[in-house]
Amino acid sequence: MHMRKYPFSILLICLLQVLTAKAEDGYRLWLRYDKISNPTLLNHYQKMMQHLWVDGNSPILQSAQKELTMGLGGLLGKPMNQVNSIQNNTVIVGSVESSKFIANLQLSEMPRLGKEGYLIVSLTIEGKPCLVVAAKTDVGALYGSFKLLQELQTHQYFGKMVMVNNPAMQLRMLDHWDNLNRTVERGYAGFSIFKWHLLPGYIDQRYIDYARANASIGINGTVVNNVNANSLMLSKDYLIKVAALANVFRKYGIKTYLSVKFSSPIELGKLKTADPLDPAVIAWWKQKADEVYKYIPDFGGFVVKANSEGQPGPQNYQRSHADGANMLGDALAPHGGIVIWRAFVYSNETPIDRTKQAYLEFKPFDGQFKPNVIVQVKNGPLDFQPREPFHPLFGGMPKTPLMMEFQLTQEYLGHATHLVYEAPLMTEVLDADTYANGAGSTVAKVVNGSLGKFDLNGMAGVANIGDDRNWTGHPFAQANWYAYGRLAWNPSQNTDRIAEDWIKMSWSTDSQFVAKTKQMMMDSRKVLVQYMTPLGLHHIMGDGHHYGPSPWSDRLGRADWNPVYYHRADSAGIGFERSSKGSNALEQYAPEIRKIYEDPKTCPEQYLLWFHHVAWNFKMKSGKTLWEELCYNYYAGVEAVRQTQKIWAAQKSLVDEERFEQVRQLLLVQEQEAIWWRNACLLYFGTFSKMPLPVGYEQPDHDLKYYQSLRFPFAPGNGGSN
Ligand code: BDP
Repeated sequence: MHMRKYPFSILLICLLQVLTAKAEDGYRLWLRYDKISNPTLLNHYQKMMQHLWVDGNSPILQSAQKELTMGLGGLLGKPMNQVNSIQNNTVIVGSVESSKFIANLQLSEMPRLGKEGYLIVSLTIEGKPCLVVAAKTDVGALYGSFKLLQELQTHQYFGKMVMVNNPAMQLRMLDHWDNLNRTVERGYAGFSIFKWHLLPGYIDQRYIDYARANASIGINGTVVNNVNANSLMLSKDYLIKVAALANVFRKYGIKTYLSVKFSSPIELGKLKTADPLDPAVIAWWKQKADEVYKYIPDFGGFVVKANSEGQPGPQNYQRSHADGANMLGDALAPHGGIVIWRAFVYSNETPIDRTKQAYLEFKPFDGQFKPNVIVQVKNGPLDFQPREPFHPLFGGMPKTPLMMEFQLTQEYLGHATHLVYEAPLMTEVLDADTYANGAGSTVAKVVNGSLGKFDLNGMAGVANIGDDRNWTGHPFAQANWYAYGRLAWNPSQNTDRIAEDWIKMSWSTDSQFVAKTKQMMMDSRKVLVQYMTPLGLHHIMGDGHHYGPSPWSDRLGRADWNPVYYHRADSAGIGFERSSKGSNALEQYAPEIRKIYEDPKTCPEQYLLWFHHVAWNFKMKSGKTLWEELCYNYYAGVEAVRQTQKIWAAQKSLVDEERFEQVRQLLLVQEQEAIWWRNACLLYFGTFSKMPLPVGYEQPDHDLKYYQSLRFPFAPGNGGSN
């Protein structure tokens, strides 16, 4: 009976539609390429881009061709007509390196392009209007292709176009803290995407999509294993696996790097020592480098964490960081490889102030590193806290190329549960003035090499991705991967604009949705700081797993692993005195900074308790006492999360159900965890201030003992054995 009402063919079509409807599970990231919804714009682009001609056949140009075919086809709602000569309304893509046609155009903007830059220009050639994506190299043409797609995805209307774009930095790296057993140190989005046991035979589609996503934002290097490295990574078996990955990444302009363990000559080479000045050790590394390049001819280089948190290093043999880094530099130099030597070190003896350690250890070696060594410095002097002042090594080592290291994975920022857009954290540091060479010597100018005139320069981001279907756990955490790439390409880009592009590409171009979502994102990091570590507090999280608040912790082996070491709350006040009255960490900064930060009255309040031990009744700029201001911040942070929930709830009809629901639920957890941070911290600090919560504030629903009794033995991200 029903069959008569609904013919079989219609039922079949409906069924097929249900089966083929693309679930918005987040897998496609910001490369969704759905048909442009605005009819005028669609029509305009359809006319302008009727044919596609990618002139050249290199693997990288093939990637560009595939991406444009898929991307333009999807966005314009019709398959692209592939041609190999000029027609009316053709998108022409190519490079001087591999296209005679492009070279012969003698484009006047070409001299302004660097190696990886690109040009997008509307031209009329032989009387035929066309859009040319040109570059000196194939990889430039690939970047230009992604940029063209971005213009369409974000609904930019352009008639005539001339765009010249060059990356500001040479190394734009994504660093994985992935172990060989596929756990991810500080990873909150599942297991590692790298399936070592199936390599080299099985190439997961995810590797290709990973490379596409990276190339689309200009990332040109990946470190595939944890800085707490396993020496097995340098064994022949694993090098063959790494080579298989490198073969995929190369097609997208991405070089592969490895974290190496300094004691590998002992563990793999069966030598008695890893002393960097020992001839056998030198020979072992040289031979190892030769072997690596045999498998991966364009290998990027080694990343090294040495003499830090139990990792071996040159200091085990009374040698310096420079001795260790230079020895590896010499091994890689004949092949054009580099050494990225991390400055995240702190000595084995508990220091007066851990934030001073890296500077004290590295500054004496300024100018003593080989030309193919770059020192990688975390954004702040402690350890990826929700807010830190910039690391004093930036500006402090003028004769050494320094790289920035940001942490995209949210180890200290609510794991993958809290909605935090990290771009404002990044630009806060990049825009900070080091005064190293007078006013305007920003951190960005240190890391892009312009201040020290270094060709070797760049940024690294510790990846926040895993094998969760949507890559990053929280749907909004994708924005941190995206924004990081955009900022590594151009650190002076507006974070608001980056958020807007990401929202349009990843969610929707609806103007109300974009505006409201952007508002949620732009405030989110400030809000997190308010309910976790306001006014310069730091390192008061749970032991080991770093989940949740634990300001009372005082039992770890080293004093400087314990929260009490950092907040120093007592009956007189709270905060770490780092002025000349205390550890004098401030002396590591330029006089212009010292002058302002030395006095708690002029020190920016966001760093007040980072640099000063301040009395509970200290008068803040708002007129409140310190205690009141602390309470105010913790409460305001929780309220802001509730506000975010409301904004999100109002977006329901503008967004797909699957991701709407994910974010809605995560915001509920975030609210609970923000309340937990607020209550635990204020109850605990109140035992020192002896002051009550200001009237009118909602009261904690548990006492301090309850919060102190909470245990999370299986909180994620702790890694396990590698
Ligand atoms: C710390 C992490 C630790 C990393 C270390 C590093 O807790 O897991 O190994 O940074 O950067 O923040 O080496």
